[in-house]
Amino acid sequence: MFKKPLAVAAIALLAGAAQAGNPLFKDKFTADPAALSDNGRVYLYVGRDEAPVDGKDYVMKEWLVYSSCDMKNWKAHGSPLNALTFGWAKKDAWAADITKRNGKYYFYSTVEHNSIPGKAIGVAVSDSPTGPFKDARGSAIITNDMTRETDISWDDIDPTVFIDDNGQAYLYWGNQVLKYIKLKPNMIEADGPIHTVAVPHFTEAAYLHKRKDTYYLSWSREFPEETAYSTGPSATGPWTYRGVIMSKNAVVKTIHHAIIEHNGKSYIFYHNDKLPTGGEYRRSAAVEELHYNPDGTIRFIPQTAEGPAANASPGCQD
Ligand code: FUB
Repeated sequence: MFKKPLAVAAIALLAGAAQAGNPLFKDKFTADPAALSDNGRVYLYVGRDEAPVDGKDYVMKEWLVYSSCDMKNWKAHGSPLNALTFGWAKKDAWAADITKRNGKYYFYSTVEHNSIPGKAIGVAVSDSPTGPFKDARGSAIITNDMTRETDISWDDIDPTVFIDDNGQAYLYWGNQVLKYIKLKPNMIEADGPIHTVAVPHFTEAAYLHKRKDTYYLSWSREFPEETAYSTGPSATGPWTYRGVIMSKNAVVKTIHHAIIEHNGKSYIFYHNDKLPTGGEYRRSAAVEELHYNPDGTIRFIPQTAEGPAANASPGCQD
């Protein structure tokens, strides 16, 4: 009587599959989600939290990638890159973002620079969304000495990349102060100066996306963090503050999110502290459906244990 379910579970385990609800992955701590909808499949990139239960700081060496055909069943693809993929970095696989251009996948990621004190942003490239990725430039695109607005060494973190309809790409990033550059079409060089952007109570984890004619700039505000957003008529604003869309977590003070469209629905990925022994340095990626009101504003998003309903892509199979 129990043979069939056990066999199915064994096959799922062997295939590296994980069945969601939230948190999405129960066997590892996973933080700072970045996501991409590509050819009917959602790819989810997370930093792996490896701090011990009594850890007092982040231990993050590598990123992991998962994919799903239906937003419910997730397949593990292992680690497509780690902090040392960047030869000029020494540690800390912090938050990242991903985009696709001309058939290549560009992964913008935060790491600790080995010779310029502080965090830096690198860009890695691959022909496949599951990697392997290699350093696309051999140097950081952003280093801590390029920005002078704050004295902290971690103000150049949390990149988010966005390609506008006219092909112009933007890289936003920052902690305490939000900054952006335009990217050249090669996606690995700045095209012009660094700009700063004022949004209310900005902490970190900016995210830029567009729906219909409206641009949405969202970020983690305050500390402990809640997710807030503004809207604007262009990828550089001017920005109108619209409010909080997700409340802060119970224990972990960060909440880093990413927003995508997939199969006609919108989703927000974020992290929380809801795995047993979870907390500040042991976080877990989760996902909810995101709904827009008729006027384009975003409805408040409660965190749930169930996550979104299945949304299977025709023709996508694990
Ligand atoms: O994971 C390390 C840092 O914590 C990220 O860069 C921030 O967004 C916060 O989640």
